[in-house]
Amino acid sequence: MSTSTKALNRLGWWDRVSPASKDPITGVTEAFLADTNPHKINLGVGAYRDDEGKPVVLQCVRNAEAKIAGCDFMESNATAVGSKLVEESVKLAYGKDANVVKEGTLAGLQALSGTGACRLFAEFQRRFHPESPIYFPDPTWPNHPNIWRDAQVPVRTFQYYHPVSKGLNFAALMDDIKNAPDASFFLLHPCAHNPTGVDPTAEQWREISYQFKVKSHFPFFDVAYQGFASGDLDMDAQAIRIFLEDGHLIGCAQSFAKNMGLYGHRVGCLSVLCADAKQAVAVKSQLQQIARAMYSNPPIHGLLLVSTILSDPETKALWVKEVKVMANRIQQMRSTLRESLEKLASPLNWEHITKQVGMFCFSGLTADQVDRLVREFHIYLTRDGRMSMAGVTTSNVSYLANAIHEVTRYN
Ligand code: PLA
Repeated sequence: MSTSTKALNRLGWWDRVSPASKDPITGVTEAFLADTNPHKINLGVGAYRDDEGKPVVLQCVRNAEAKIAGCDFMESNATAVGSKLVEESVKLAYGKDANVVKEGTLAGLQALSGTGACRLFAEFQRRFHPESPIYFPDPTWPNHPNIWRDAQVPVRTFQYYHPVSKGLNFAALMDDIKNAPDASFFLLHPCAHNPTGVDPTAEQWREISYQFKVKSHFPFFDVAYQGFASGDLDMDAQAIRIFLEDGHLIGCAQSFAKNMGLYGHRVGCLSVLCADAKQAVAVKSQLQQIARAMYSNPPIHGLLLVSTILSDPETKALWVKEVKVMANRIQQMRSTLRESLEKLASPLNWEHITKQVGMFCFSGLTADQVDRLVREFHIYLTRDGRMSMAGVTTSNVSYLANAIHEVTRYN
């Protein structure tokens, strides 16, 4: 070994590596788990809990597990199972009777949940449009910029949220769509926007879609909460259907982590609507090549669960009902939390708790107020004030309201 190689070894390969910053969402879970206080509440990660604060395995998932028990597919038949999953997922997003579903113009691939679907698309985008940035709503799920940044795609933002009204800043949003360079990529949350819980109305989606046509922008929908905004899967896909009617080519990342409670199984779907069937074949083959080099195939068990639920009419009907139950419980907790704060004679307006939809309430609490909730009340949430309403229950809601009142009453 030469002297210089020895010197290199002594220096060490990883000496220049410093610790990465903590993820704002998973960091909250870690802190919550480390807290031993019996009153602690986790409003961090957007994972559904029942009214006892327990994680839920849906009955439709249990039924699907029973159906696939002993199946022959534990080896590597992921392609056939994946195709079934894609076939059923795209019906959910684009509509079961949509022409595009029958015409073979959708290039779809099973993906490692919503994150994996986004990552695949980001990689695909860079491969074929290396110069084009992607625009995210401000704010957005904090992992979006990480995903596209790691794929070497330039990231930008467009205005979305209005902090004073705690609603949509529609005029500013439209301005940013108009002012972006023609043919830009935009990531849109079709329902239950994370973190704000603020969605455009159908009429506003129509205007957005129209402006996208004028500007030839590409809409990429991240569908992570279908069913959680309205309790109805079709209603929650209305934005996608509007863009479809208007003749856009569309990209869609779908996740079953929340609406099937399968976070740990990492099941999702990426679909790209193409101009014709030939283009769809080419696009799919590129997506497959990207996935093959990154992780080959996703694990098969979750794919089997989701494709069984979606393709068996009885199990699917049960799922549709269970989605509604989850959405309704969250809605109920929104009302109760708002009423509780109003009963405490809070000096602040809490209307937005019930106006916003989906899993999250963008409370308006400041980072300092969040820090006090953590320190004094053992209530955990991200420092932007986002509360996962799925963590609120009949038994903890008044403790939560009191704590919020305590940290906001003198502001
Ligand atoms: N897109 C959005 C808008 C999300 O909120 C999330 C998850 C994903 C994609 C990724 O979903 P996946 O688990 O299917 O990959 N957001 C969660 C969890 C619920 C997380 O951050 O991992 C959240 O608490 O924001």
